[in-house]
Amino acid sequence: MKKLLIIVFAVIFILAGCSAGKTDAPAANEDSNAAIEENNNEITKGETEAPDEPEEAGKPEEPIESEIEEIPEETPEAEQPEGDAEVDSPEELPVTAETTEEAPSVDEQQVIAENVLKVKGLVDNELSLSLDELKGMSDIIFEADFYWLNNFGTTGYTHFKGVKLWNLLESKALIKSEASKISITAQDGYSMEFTIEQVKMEYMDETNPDNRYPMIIAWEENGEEYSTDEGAPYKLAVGQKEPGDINKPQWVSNIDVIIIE
Ligand SMILES: Nc1nc2c(c(=O)[nH]1)N[C@H]1C(S)=C(S)[C@@H](COP(=O)(O)O)O[C@H]1N2
Ligand SMILES: [Mo]
Repeated sequence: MKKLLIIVFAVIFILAGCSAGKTDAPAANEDSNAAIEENNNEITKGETEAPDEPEEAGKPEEPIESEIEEIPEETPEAEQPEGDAEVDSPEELPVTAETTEEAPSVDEQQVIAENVLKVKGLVDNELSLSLDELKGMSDIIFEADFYWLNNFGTTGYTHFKGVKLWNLLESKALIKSEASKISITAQDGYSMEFTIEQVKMEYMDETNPDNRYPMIIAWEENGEEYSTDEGAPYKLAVGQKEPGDINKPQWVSNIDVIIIE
């Protein structure tokens, strides 16, 4: 054993002496340094990987590529609903986390702002109503099939559910006695004007002569509530003043504001 060690040391000594004399010695040293660094890297990776292995083992079918890179950053972000397997660099994860935390709150604010129905102008009580508040006005809800006729002569029926507009103005907005007309304006700028008499009156349906219909602000059409993705979920529904009345152009969709003058 001792002999072997002596021989080994002797060989190392000789080799070291030889290479010191050669011109390519620095290159050889760089190579071995590189080899050592590689080894160190593997050790570091191994150490990082090891403590996370148990956590990873509990997860079903995680992509292999996420094994090393993702886990060290995922642990402090454990509250995040879903680790993003597409994220390659651990440095990107905190950015992703901040973005997903903040984005919904901005979206939420926008959705809330879009869904408010405003009533302004000559009223004692200006309104800014959420969809839920409107739905809660059970005393003024009206629901029926409204007959429609449009400019091209096509006809049909649409079932609407909503609140009676005159009752909304009279008992909720407390419309002033001097008010003479209203304008109903949509988010796209489309607008219709009506006199107060036109808002108060009852409308007809030329195919069902006995029926009478109030003007309503509907949030539900043919049994389905409007999707808030498509704008404010309110539509004006109006029947016919007399047979042949082209009423469909008056059906203002995505109502933003009702102004009383
Ligand atoms: N916000 C808004 N509402 C609107 C319009 C519009 O351009 N913007 N067009 C009106 C016209 S002219 C008609 S005929 C009907 C068409 O309704 P439809 O898209 O359900 O067929 O919507 C009415 N309401
Ligand atoms: Mo139209």
